[in-house]
Amino acid sequence: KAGERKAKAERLFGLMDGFLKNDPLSLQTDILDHVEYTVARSRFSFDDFEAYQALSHSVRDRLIERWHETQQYFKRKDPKRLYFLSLEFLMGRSLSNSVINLGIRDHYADALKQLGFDFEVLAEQEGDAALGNGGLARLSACQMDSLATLDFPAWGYGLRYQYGSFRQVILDGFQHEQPDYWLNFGNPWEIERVHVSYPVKFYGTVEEDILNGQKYKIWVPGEMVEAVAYDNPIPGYGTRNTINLRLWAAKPSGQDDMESYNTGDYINAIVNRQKAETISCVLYPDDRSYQGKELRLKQHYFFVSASLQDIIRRFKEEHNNFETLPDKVALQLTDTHPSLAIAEVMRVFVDEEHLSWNRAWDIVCKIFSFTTHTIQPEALEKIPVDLLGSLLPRHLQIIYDINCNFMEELKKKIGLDYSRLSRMSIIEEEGPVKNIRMANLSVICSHTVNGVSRIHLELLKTKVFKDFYELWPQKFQYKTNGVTQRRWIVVSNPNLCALISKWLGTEAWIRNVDLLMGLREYAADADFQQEWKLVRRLNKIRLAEYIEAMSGVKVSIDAMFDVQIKRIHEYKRQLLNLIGIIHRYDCIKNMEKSDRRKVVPRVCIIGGKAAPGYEIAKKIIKLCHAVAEKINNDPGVGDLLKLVFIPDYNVSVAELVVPGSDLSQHISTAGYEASGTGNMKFLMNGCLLLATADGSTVEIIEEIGEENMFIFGAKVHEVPTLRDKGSARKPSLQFARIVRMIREGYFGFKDYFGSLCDAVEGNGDFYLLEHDFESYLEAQASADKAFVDQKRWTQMSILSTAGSGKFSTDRTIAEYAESTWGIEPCKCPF
Ligand code: GPQ
Repeated sequence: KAGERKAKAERLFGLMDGFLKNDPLSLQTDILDHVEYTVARSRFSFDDFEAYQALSHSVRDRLIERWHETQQYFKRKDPKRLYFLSLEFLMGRSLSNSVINLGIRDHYADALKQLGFDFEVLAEQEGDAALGNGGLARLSACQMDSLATLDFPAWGYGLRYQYGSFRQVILDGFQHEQPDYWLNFGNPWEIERVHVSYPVKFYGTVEEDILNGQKYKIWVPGEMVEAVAYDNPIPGYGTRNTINLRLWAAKPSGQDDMESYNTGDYINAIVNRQKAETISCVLYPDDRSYQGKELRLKQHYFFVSASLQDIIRRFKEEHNNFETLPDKVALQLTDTHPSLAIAEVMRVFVDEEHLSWNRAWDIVCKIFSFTTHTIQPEALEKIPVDLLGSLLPRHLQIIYDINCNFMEELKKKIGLDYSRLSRMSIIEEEGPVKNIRMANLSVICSHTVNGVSRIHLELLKTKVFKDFYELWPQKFQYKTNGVTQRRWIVVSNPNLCALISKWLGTEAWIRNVDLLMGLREYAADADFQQEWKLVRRLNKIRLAEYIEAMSGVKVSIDAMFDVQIKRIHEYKRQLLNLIGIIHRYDCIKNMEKSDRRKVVPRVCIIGGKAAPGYEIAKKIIKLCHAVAEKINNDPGVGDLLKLVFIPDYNVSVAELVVPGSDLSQHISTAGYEASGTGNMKFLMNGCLLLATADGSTVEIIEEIGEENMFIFGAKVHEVPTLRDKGSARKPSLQFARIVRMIREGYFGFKDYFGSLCDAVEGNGDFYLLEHDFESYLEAQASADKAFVDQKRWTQMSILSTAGSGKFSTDRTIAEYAESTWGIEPCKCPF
């Protein structure tokens, strides 16, 4: 069997062994050596966590080997490289993903078994790397996996926060935030590069100098910190290519302020020095709201400055003419967060490399591409001019100069249309403080602006960036988001993975996900359906056990598991879900006993974090708990309805929940979810979607057909008119009744929920919960009906997976590579 496995792995991956061998004895020796010399425990006595540590160090060695080969190969070939800049990466756990991508999971599992350990148990020891908040951050992680798998010469750059996304702890139904000091037990997946470090400067003044008769600006900084690199190897699947995610940590600068030491205040001098580390200390927990905080701006510049020094150094090692930079470098801006990079490249070119402004500008316009991840104008990042001027005085000047040139050019094109000029300006003059509009800066300086779904691009063209679209229609593109099937099927749903491969007769779909389409042929096959149902049931059992352990609620496996997990946001409408659940409860209560038999039992599962300062979102979490308390303890309802809140939602929780769900909800008000990627994870796992025609769901409908989903609610183009109508819209009595129950204290906390009720009643109902309520209930009723017919349901489930191929980041990345970045695969030979 071992010989067969080796042959198969070699067919798939080429020669598996490098210098390090992967036969059981070599793996065991490696693990035990790491127990003894890395973890410093006796090889005769170590626990599961220590075994996990040793195991991951053994995997890390293999990653490093391939990482080296890949980097050397890239260096030799010198292809055009992609630099993927993102302030957030939600990597989750690395162990299973790494060994699967390296093609040696089973080898390790066998080796461990002989040592008396179970691979899965050890994998559970790992904590999540949660260096991001939500969809954007997980997208960056999925894209790294696809970049590696498709052999692209890419580098990711990010920040190594010491505290990742906060831990959500629920006390009495209220969310509390606790720090996630995830590095406490070390992180085997990173390699500290003490020798790769760059000084990053802040504050100070701008002065002038003359060189060869030319005037130059010099930035004389007031503070300096050091950025130290931590490299995280990202292995591709079915290839030896292993790319790098380089995260920066802030450390005190080596260049000390001798003055403070000389004055004798040694202790304070050290304490001040240490403050440098706060820059990369903590991830900001709010997605989509920017409060003009100095520390956040410092993080952004710290990240940008270190990454660009690294990128430019690498370029200069091989090239001496910046004109060729656009042939060698593509810089991808993940939302506006890294967009100070634009001003920084200009500064380095003009002030340090002494290029003329025009030459520098020419190059800048050829290297940046920008992807925006939102539609809401209020979510677009703005930086107060005063703040930028004090922290980065030279960058402020440069941004003013860019804007001035742009305004001049624009006037030539559109004349003196002052209102349009002021809308398109990088500087926002209106309002109490002047702001820099980072989105305008990004659009002006990037060669391509991407949306994250087709409908998102439409909204960018007609609303958010209308003026810019009219000026530069060719700049605007879209690449529908995706998720990686390696993480979201192979790692998190191994039984489904095996079943798919068995019926397709190949594992090739793991690299070529379009092959999933082949499952359509068997969607009605009784044997296949039987096996499909069994896999799904096993996943539900696993999820039910988790629910019981987390919330003490025992749930029935036969009930429909109906899930909504994502950040809590008003536009994502968890409240609509809750109002629907209360309505279901109300109906059951008011039913004749004999009718209750007809009710399809449901387990409603909600999970997600609320930004710490987002009051309404926190109230939604509390309401969920208050409603759950009532329903779950009502003996008259029993297994017909349960509601559970899964605390501390993160990547590994999702890996457990997604495969065990029957139905998942993606019910944002149409026009508000730029794309959404949770829907794609559920789709791949054969979970049916109950959704609005928003973001990427519109494209999912096209792929698998509306008849295989439960679609409801106002369409994107209807929303503005409906909102204008306000309280003149037809009221829903059922909706009003439920809101009244909440308001009047049926679930307790009467005063506390008042503002929540105000937010969905009458003219206050900005996100149109009331309007969509009726069609929401209809969609839910259709889901109930479909669930009763298990044959039909299973067929829909299979067709969901079969139609999910388009929503792989492999497709997203291939599109970016071709039409935005202009990069080619560079596959390391073995
Ligand atoms: N998204 Cl602007 C985030 O997760 N955080 C953000 O700060 C912004 C967007 C999401 C967006 O809401 C989803 O619709 C997308 O699917 C996701 O980014 C990835 O593009």
